[in-house]
Amino acid sequence: MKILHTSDWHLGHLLYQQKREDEHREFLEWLLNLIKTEQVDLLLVAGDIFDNGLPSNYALEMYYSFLARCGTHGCGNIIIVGGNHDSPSTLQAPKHVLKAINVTVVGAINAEHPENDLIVVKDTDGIPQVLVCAIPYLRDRDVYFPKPGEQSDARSQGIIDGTAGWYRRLTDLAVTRRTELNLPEIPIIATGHLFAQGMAKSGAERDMYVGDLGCFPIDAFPSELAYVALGHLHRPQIAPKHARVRYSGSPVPCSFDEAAHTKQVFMFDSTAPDNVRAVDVPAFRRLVKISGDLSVIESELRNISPADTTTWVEVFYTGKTLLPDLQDQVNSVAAPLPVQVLTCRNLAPIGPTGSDVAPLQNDLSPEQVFDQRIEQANLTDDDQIMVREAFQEILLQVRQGEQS
Ligand SMILES: [Mn+2]
Repeated sequence: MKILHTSDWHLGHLLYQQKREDEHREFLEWLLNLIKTEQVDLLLVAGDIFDNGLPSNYALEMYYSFLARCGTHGCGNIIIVGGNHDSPSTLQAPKHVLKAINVTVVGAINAEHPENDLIVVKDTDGIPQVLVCAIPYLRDRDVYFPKPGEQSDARSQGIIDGTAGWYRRLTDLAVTRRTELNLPEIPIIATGHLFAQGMAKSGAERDMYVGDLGCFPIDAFPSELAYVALGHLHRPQIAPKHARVRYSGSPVPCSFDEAAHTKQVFMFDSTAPDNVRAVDVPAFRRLVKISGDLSVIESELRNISPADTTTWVEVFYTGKTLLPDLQDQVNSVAAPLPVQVLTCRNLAPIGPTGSDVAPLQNDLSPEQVFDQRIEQANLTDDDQIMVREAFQEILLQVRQGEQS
């Protein structure tokens, strides 16, 4: 059985207020084509399907159309788990309808019923080929009950142990199931959406820690797991010394920094899960970052060759002289070129107070401003989720109001 691992689609994402709809549609089209030509039987999506908990209608439409078309492209099994950007209830609302077309959705866990999240994936003849422990992003409250007056170190360790414990529970269930099925040779695979130790961030991921310590130790994944399909980090990467633990990364870059590395999805056969093939995802739009004084900015802008889609540019002015009309100057250079400057930040020194001013307006999305505000407030994990969801709701109303 051919398996494909991807994650972090972030459908509905905005880059400096620009919709990514075209890039996401092209990616999903490319993925469908890959699924068809490679005869993929099982698709694993390891969280952050949507960029936020209340995805816009076009993002939902793209998602459902893709799922509906997967089956007609030969992929009979899809497993989707929630990430930290997804709202478990949004993901799970259509879960029974999706089950009818062999799409399994796990937005959040139910600690009482781990068996719900163990999926026996069968081939077209009805023979089990692989067992999947479908584990989504685990919120602290899912795996840990705080004790009154305890130190933060103990709490963090408790959360890490709780996370490891959930992987252990699901893996034990899978091992038992495999014995019952009398199929000892079929692999057990797990998904996850967390920050694992020793891995590299690329900047656009919202900070997310397992407790306060930050990272989940890779050797805490049970040894019976033949492959661990992770999401959250946007750079494709393999865990050091543990090639079975991998991040596929985001297929469409969520920031200009992310555009610097190649985007990938991973593929392997259930009979050889240690033989993984990385497939490069094409860049559906060129993102260029330019940093320098005005002459550097001008020449680099002019050097950008035309492409099928307008190249988006992020400009950082680092010249010595203060240019109050920087934006206008850059825009007039860019106007006849096949580029669109999404942001132009002036990093020139502006006197004794320096230039270290937080970017505003077009540089930050409302979500980013709100995230920064939340970081300053000393909120519990549960309160953060509640406040974020309330904010998303208000934001959606405002945006819908703007559209109508
Ligand atoms: Mn993500």
